Amino acid sequence: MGDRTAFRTCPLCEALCGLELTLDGAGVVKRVRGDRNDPFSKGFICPKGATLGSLDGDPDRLTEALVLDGDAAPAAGSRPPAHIPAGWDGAFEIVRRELTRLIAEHGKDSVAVYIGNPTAHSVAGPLYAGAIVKALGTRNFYTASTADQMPKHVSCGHMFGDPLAIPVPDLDRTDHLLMLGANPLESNGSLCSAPDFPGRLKAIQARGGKVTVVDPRRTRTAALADEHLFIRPGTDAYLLIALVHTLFAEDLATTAEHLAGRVNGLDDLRALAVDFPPERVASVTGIPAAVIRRTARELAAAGRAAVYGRIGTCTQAYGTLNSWLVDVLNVLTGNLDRPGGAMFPRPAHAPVYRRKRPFTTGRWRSRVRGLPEVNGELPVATLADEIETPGEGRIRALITIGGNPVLSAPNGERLDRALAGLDFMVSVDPYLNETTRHAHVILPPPRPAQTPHYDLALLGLAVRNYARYSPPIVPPADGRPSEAELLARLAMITSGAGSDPAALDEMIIRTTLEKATALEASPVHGREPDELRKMLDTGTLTEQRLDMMLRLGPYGDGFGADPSGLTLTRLRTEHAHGVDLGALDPRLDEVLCTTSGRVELCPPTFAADVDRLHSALADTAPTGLVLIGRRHLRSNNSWLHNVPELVRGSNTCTLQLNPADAARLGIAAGDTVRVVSRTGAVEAVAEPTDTVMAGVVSLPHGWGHDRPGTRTGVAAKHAGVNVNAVTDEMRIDPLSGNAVFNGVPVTLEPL
Ligand SMILES: Nc1nc2c(c(=O)[nH]1)N[C@H]1C(S)=C(S)[C@@H](COP(=O)(O)OP(=O)(O)OC[C@H]3O[C@@H](n4cnc5c(=O)[nH]c(N)nc54)[C@H](O)[C@@H]3O)O[C@H]1N2
Ligand SMILES: Nc1nc2c(c(=O)[nH]1)N[C@H]1C(S)=C(S)[C@@H](COP(=O)(O)OP(=O)(O)OC[C@H]3O[C@@H](n4cnc5c(=O)[nH]c(N)nc54)[C@H](O)[C@@H]3O)O[C@H]1N2
Ligand code: SF4
Ligand SMILES: [Mo]
Repeated sequence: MGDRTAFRTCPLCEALCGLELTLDGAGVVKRVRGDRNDPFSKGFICPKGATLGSLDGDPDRLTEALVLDGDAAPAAGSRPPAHIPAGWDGAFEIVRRELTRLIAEHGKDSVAVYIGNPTAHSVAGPLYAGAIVKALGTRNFYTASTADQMPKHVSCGHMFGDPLAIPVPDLDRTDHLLMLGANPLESNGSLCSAPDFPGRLKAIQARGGKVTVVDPRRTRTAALADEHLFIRPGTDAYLLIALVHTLFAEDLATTAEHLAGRVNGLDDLRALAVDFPPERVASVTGIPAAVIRRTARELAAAGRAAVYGRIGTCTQAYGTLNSWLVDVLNVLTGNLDRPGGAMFPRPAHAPVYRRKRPFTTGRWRSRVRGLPEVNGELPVATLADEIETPGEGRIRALITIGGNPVLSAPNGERLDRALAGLDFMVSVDPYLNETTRHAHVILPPPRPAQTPHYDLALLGLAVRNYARYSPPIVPPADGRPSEAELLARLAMITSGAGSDPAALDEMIIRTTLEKATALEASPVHGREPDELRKMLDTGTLTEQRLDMMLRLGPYGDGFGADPSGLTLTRLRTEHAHGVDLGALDPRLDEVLCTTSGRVELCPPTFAADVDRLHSALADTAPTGLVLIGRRHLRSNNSWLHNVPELVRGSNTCTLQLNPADAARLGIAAGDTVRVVSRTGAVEAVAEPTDTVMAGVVSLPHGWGHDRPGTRTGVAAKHAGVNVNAVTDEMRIDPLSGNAVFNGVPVTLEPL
C-alpha cells in the first residue's frame, strides 16, 4: 500500500492548528505539515506539530495496561519499581478491588483525583473526567488548573457570574494590545486560542496598532513588541491598579454606551484605586510613574484596545487580583464585549443556556490547611498535605489522568515522596514517567493518530468562532480501549454501576435530551427524547455525544429545526478542514449571570484582598533574588522531552540570570550553580543574559527526568532539573488557591 494523506487538529497546544499528515501503508506518520485549507490556522505549524509523527510513533509510548509487580509501592529513590504488562480486564479488576476496599474502609474522600493539562486537549477528558469525580463523590479533586489559570476563573466567576466566561483579546481587530505575563511566540498562546499568534501580533503592527509587553524578561514576544516594560516579578497588581487609578484621576475612564447601566461598583473601585497613584508603585514594580501614566493614556486613547494577562500574572501571590484588574481595565476603557476589545467567543458545542447557580467558592475546605474549594477543586499545592497527614479523611488512593504533578506541582519533590506512600494509585497516561512510576496500575490511551479530536475545552477561548472535528486517522488496534472507553470504564467502576462503559454515555445522552426538550429556550422544546436519540450520528458513543452537543448548540440544526445547521456528520464530511463561524460578536447578555444581572466591577472579596496590596506596599523595597519560569518553543510542560527532535537547540534547562548579578556573585557562563529556596535546592548551568532583569533568575519547568523506574529513554538523556523542587507549596494566591511559581525567593551558590 502506498502513502496517504490525512487531516486533523494538532492536540498539543491551545493554538488548534490544522495539520496535514502523510502516513505510510502501515499507518506510520511520515510527515506533518500545516493544513493550508484550515480556515483558522491557514497552514501555520510550529516545531511541535511538525514532529507529531515522532511523538505518535514514540517506542516508549505504552501500548498495554501495566501493573506494579508485587505489593510494595516504590519508595522514592530506592529500588526501581517494576511495571509489568497485564490484560485490560485484569488491570481494571485490580482498580475495582482496591478502590472498593479503600472506600469501604476509609470513606469516599480517601480517593483523590488529579487531572492534568492534556485532559483539556482531549475529547475524552471533558466528556468523562467529571463523571469519575461525581461517581466517586470525593471532595479531594485536584487539577493542573490550580497551577495555571484558576485565578481567571475566580475573577470571571465574580465579575460575570460564570467562571468559564473568559473574555479573549480580539486580536484580529484590535489596535492596541497590552499583554502581561504571556509569551505567545514560545507558548503559541493560552486562554486565547489563535493559530499563528505571532502573525496576528505582526498584523496589529502592520495596521498601525501598538503591542506592549510587560514581562521580567525580554522574551521573543517582548522583542517583537513596540514597547517592553520590565516588571519585578509578582508586582503586576500594583501596575494594574495604578493604571486604574490614572484612568480615574485623569477622567479617562469611560462608560462606553454599550456598557451603560450594565456595570456595578464603579464608585467602590474608584475609592480603592485612590491609594495607588503611579508614584507609589513605581519603585515596587520597577516601572517609572511617567511610563505608567503614559500607558494608561495610550490605552484610553486607542480606538480599539485589549488588555490580556496570562500565566505570568496568574501564578503569583496576587493572581486573582491581576486577573480581575485586567478585565477592569477592559471595562473602564469601554473595550469589554466590543469588536477589537475583549470578547466572549461562542463555541459551537455549548448551548446558550445560562448558568443558574451564582458563583461562589469555599463550599468546603481542605482538611489540613483549611483552603477553600474553588470550582469544585482543592489546590494542588495542598495535595501532599492531604496524603501525608494522618487522621480521618486522609487520601489513601489517587487517580491521575494525563498529569505529571511530580514535575508540575509546587514542591513536586515532596509530592514525589507522598505518592510513594499511597495505598493505591492508578494513572491514565501514555508514559511511565516521574509521576506514573508510583502507580500500581497504568492505563495508557492509544496514540494521537488513533484518537478522535474536538476541542471542547478550548474552542470557547478562540479568537474566531470556529469548529473542527478530527476522526481517528488510523483505526484503533484490536481490543485496545480508546481513552473515552478507559475513562468511562473508570467512572462505571467507581460508581459501582457495573463495567459497561456504554451505559454511562447512554445515561448522559438521555438526561441531556430530557433536559433540552423540557427547556423553553431550547430548539428542541417539546419534542420526544427518544425521537432525538434515534437521529444521532451513527459513529462511536463519543461521536454521538458530540453530535448531540453540536445540534443543540448555537449553530446547530436543532435536530432538524434548522436543516442548514451544524451536525457532526456535516462537520466531518463538508468541513473536513474545519469551519469558520465568523468573527466574535458582542454577547455579554448571553454570558452575564451575576445575581445583580450586571458586570460586578468591584466584588467585595477582591476589594478586601486589596488590603494585602496595601500592607505589602508599606514593606521595605525588595532585596535578594527571585525565581521565575520560562517556556521554550520546543517543549510542552513535562512531556515532550522524549521526542528527539525537540530536545535540541535552545530547549535547555539552564539558569538564566542578569550579567550584573552574575558578576556580583562571581558566576560565569557555563558554571554550575546551586539554587536554594525554603523547600529545596537544584543545580543548573548558569546562562547570564541581559534579557532577564537584574534581581531575577529563570529556570524552565517540566524537567528532572533522571528517576529510577521511568521509561522515557530520550528524556532521561536530557534530564535537566525539576524547578518545582524549589517552588513553595505554602505560597498560594489565597482567593483561588493557585500555586505561586513566579517571584520565589532564592539564593545562588556557585559550585
Ligand atoms: N512551547 C510551549 N508551549 C506551551 C507550553 C509549554 O510548556 N511549551 N505550555 C502550555 C501551557 S500549559 C500554558 S498554560 C501556556 C502558557 O502560555 P503563556 O502564558 O504565554 O506562557 P509563558 O511562555 O510561560 O509566558 C509567561 C511569561 O510570564 C513572564 N513572567 C514571569 N513572572 C512574571 C510576573 O511576575 N509578571 C509578569 N508580567 N510576567 C511574568 C515570564 O517571563 C514569561 O515570559 O503555554 C502553553 N504552550
Ligand atoms: N514552576 C512551574 N511549574 C508549572 C508551570 C510553570 O509555569 N512553572 N506551569 C503550570 C501549568 S500552566 C500547567 S498546565 C501544569 C501542567 O501540569 P500537568 O498536567 O500535571 O503536567 P504535564 O507535564 O502537562 O503532564 C502531562 C501528562 O499527561 C500525559 N499525557 C500526554 N498525552 C496524553 C493523553 O492524550 N491522554 C492522557 N491521559 N495523558 C496524556 C503525559 O504523559 C504526562 O504524564 O504545570 C504547571 N507547573
Ligand atoms: S502551535 Fe500548537 S497547535 Fe499549532 S502546531 Fe504547534 S503545538 Fe500544534
Ligand atoms: Mo497550563
